[in-house]
Formats: sequence, C-alpha cells, structure tokens
Amino acid sequence: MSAARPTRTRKDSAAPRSAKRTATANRNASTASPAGRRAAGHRTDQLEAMLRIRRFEERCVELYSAAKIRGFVHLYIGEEAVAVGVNEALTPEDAVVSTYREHGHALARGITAEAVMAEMYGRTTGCSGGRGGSMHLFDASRRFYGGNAIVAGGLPLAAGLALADRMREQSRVTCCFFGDGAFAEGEFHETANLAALWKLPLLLVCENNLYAMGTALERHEAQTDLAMRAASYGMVAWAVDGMDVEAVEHAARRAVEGIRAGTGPHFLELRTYRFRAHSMYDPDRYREKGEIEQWKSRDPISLLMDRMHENGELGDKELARIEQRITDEIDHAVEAAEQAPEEPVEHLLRHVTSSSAKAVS
Ligand SMILES: Cc1ncc(C[n+]2csc(CCOP(=O)(O)OP(=O)(O)O)c2C)c(N)n1
Ligand SMILES: [Mg+2]
Repeated sequence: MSAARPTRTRKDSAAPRSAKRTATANRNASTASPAGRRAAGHRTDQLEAMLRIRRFEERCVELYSAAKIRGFVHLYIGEEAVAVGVNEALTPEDAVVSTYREHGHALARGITAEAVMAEMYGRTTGCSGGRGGSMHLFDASRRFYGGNAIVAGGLPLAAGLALADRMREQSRVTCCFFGDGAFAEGEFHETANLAALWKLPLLLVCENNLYAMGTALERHEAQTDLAMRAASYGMVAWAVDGMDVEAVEHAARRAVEGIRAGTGPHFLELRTYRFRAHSMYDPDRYREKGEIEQWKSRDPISLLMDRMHENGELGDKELARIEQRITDEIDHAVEAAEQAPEEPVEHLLRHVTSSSAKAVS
C-alpha cells in the first residue's frame, strides 16, 4: 500500500503560491534592511518554536522508555510547522481546540514546557492538575480548550466557542485542529454545515498526515481532496504545504483575516506527515520505509534551516544558543516534574459532580 505524496504541486499551488512568492521575496530581502531583519528575526522565532516541540517530544520518548510517563502518548514529530505557523496568525484572545496529538499545539500556544511536562508525569503542577495527561492538556487562561481523545470531538466544542464569541460581539477567532480521520465522522460534517450556515468565526485546520491510525486516507475516504470537500459546505478552503512553516503562516493569516472580516469559517488542509508511529504502542507496520524517508527529506525544521542558511540568517553559534536554551528549559521541566507532588488520594472526588459519589475512607 502506498500513500506517498510528499509534494503535490498542482493542488498545493492554491494558497501557497502566494506564500512561495513571499518566501522568495524574503530571500531576496537584504537582512541589512529593517524589513529584512524583521523577517529574519521572525524565521528565527519560528525555528525556535519548532525545535522546542521537537526536543520536548524527543525527551518524552526517553521518559516513556524509562516508564516515567505512562498511558497513551501521540507524538507530533514531523508536523511542527502546522502548530507553529497557525499559532502565529492567532492572538491571545483567540481560542484553540485541539486533539490528542496536541503537545505541539499547547507549546506553540505558550503553555510552558514545565506545565506540559508535569502533566505528562501526572503531577498536580501540570496544566490540567495532573488529571489529564498527554491527551488532555488544557489551559483556559490561554484559551486553550484541550486536548480531546475523541476523534472529531473538538469540532462541535469549537463551533460552540465561536458561536459564544459571536453572540457576545467579540472579534475573536476559534481555531480547531483535527486530523484527516475526522472526515469520516459525522461531527465534522455537522460542524462544517452549521458553521458555514451561521458564518461562525471558526478556523478549521485539518492536519492531513495521510493516516488515521493504520488506515491510509484512500482506504477510508471516497474523495481524498479534503479542501474540495470542505468547500462544498460553502466555506473558503485551501490545501497548503504543511511542511513549510512560512506557507502555513501565510495561509493562516489570510484565513484569519477573512474570518475577522465576517466572511464565516475558513478551512485549511495542511498536508503533512508524522515521522513516528501513531502512538507509543503502534508497531507502524502499515507504511513503507521509503515513504517515511521521502517525507523526512522535507522535514519542516530542516526546510526552514536550509532557507535561513541560504539567506545567511543562521550562524552555528546562534543555532547552538537556541538549542542550549531549549535543552535548559526541558531539563528544568523534567526536574520540576520529578519534584512535583502527585494528587493525594483524599482529593479523588474533587471535580466529581455525581451526588452518589462517596468520600474515600
Ligand atoms: C470517535 C472515535 N473513534 C475512534 C477512535 C480511535 N482512534 C484514536 S486515534 C484514531 C485515528 C485518528 O486519525 P486522525 O484523525 O487522522 O489523526 P492523527 O492521529 O493522524 O493525528 C482513531 C480512529 C477515537 N479515539 N474516537
Ligand atoms: Mg491522520
């Protein structure tokens, strides 16, 4: 079985075409000019944000092997450009709803590595008080409304948040991340229909990594052009190269602009790939090694680094400084999680609303 298609020139050209122009323009801009320096600085920030996610998850793999982290863990490695590029287009007032593969979304949103790592450890200092774990990161103060273990489960929640903001006449956008697997769920179609009908301020971000667990897209969808299907609901929809962080950000900015202008929901199909298995339990026997390697040759971090090297924007010293900063941050996060307390058993019934719940003796 082969689902390999790392470069899809014709369809990718819709939104990214202008993104590519922007990237070319950036390359030509002299870093000596203020605009050139700003663009270079922005790329450095994008690189650091993607590296933070990558290094955080690499550490999670080690900690999982050491049985420090338990339960289900779904890694985002390979998809970092999506979380980082989309987040750049959002403001702190906007809302984000995510999936169980959400470490990257949470970190890009600004939840600290310390709060996420403590949650991975199930400690009280975690962003969900240690009750959620890897799949249920949550931080209402950052308008980050989870982490959701149910495929497509975040979509109706996101529509509700967007409707609430609209009713309060607030100019906010709700961004909902979900996978290609969500297309097989009624919740996607019900949400898309109502959001388009009511012109909700909703950004639908489909992370099309070509697989829903071990099932390739063409084995569960009759029509695999997801942007085209979303457009059939009467919303603006584009397919974007999800390995190019600048293209992602450019498309997300255009979409958010349209949403804030009142034109209703926008849909982005980000064509991406997870380099690791579905979860830590998955033996990953349904993909050809060659396919994985082909996608790795378009690693979003290497793509951006190559562009920056080409522009003379990234020196070895600067890269080493960024890597060190991230290593220190993650070391500190692990140390803090190791020291943090677990929830005492007497608190077991906190947040349990059932009247039949009994106190533990
Ligand atoms: C409603 C529901 N059905 C089935 C599952 C089991 N399940 C967990 S992950 C997954 C695949 C989802 O794939 P996709 O949406 O493409 O996201 P990805 O894992 O690729 O990021 C399935 C079927 C679930 N969690 N929820
Ligand atoms: Mg998928």
